[in-house]
Amino acid sequence: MSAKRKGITVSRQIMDDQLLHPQATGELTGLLNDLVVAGKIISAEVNMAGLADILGQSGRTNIQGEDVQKLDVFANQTIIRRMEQCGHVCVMASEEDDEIIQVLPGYEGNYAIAFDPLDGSTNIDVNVSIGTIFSIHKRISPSGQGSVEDLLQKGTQQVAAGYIIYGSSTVMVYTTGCGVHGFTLDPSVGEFFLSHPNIQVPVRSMYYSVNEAYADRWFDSTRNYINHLKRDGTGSGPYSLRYIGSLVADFHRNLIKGGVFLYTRDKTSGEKAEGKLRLLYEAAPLAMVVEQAGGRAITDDGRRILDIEPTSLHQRVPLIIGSKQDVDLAEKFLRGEM
Ligand code: AHM
Ligand code: MG
Repeated sequence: MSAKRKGITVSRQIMDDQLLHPQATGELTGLLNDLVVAGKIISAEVNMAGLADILGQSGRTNIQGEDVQKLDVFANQTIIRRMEQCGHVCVMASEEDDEIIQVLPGYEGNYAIAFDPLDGSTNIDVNVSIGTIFSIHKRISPSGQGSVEDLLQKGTQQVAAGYIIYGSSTVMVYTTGCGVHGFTLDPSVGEFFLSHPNIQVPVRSMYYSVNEAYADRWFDSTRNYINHLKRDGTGSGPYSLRYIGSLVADFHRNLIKGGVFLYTRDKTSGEKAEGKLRLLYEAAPLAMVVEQAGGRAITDDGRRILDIEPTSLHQRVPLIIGSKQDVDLAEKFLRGEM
């Protein structure tokens, strides 16, 4: 990769990606570019968080006399507003909304988008990295407003996926199935520049990410795997724990540095019986990114995340994701081979 290429903008890269797909019409390019704009707006708001008192309750007023929204509400509305009138989307699903979201009449396009507008909600108020995760499918309904079926497609059918992380800098990572690229926002010019070309997740790591507070409730396979990593690792010494509690931030660190993230089922019944994370707008898009970067993503019974047929918008799924050899090893524990 030449030094010149390293400075290209995300919009230019998205157009270059389009050229790799001869059948492309430019619609996906337009959609992704609108998503980039949404990311910049949310990033600006996140960066103003302490100053504008935006972290207060919805309905309060900030120092400019404007209505204050919580950041997750703001992020959700920002993405919906961009997508509903961009002309390339036919239907949306958001973590914040129980039902599908329609686009403005007359603006129906050919894609369905599912998103978590601000993942890591418990970290919003405390200046810890949070992010937007997105998953895009081509519609399967014929025309007009899209339907839930356009969203309930397998991860393998995604045409693009990625995230924007609002951290020490704002970084957008995405794939259209031709590798994974990362772009860092230069706030002085308001542009994302290529900073992480052709990301490859290290094949094995020294880090595991899991909420160890739940260890007493884990099934034996999870407990034995984590104990093995703490004791022996994968041949290069004991692993260290890194857990932020924002999936997008834990994932991003593991993508760049190597690592394995787990949110598995546990023995308690109820909500956590399928883990906590959502298939459509958390697990599936990150699974596409990690596979494109050479890693793996499976459930805690060994199914490939991307092969799961969704049955509902907000379904949960147990997730083991990260460096290939780390996930391979987890799989051996799940199968009882270790
Ligand atoms: P959210 O989408 O409401 O933020 O919830 C999902 C988050 C993930 O970002 C993170 O991995 C997980 O919840 C942390 O959960 P826990 O506090 O149980 O470890
Ligand atoms: Mg989330």
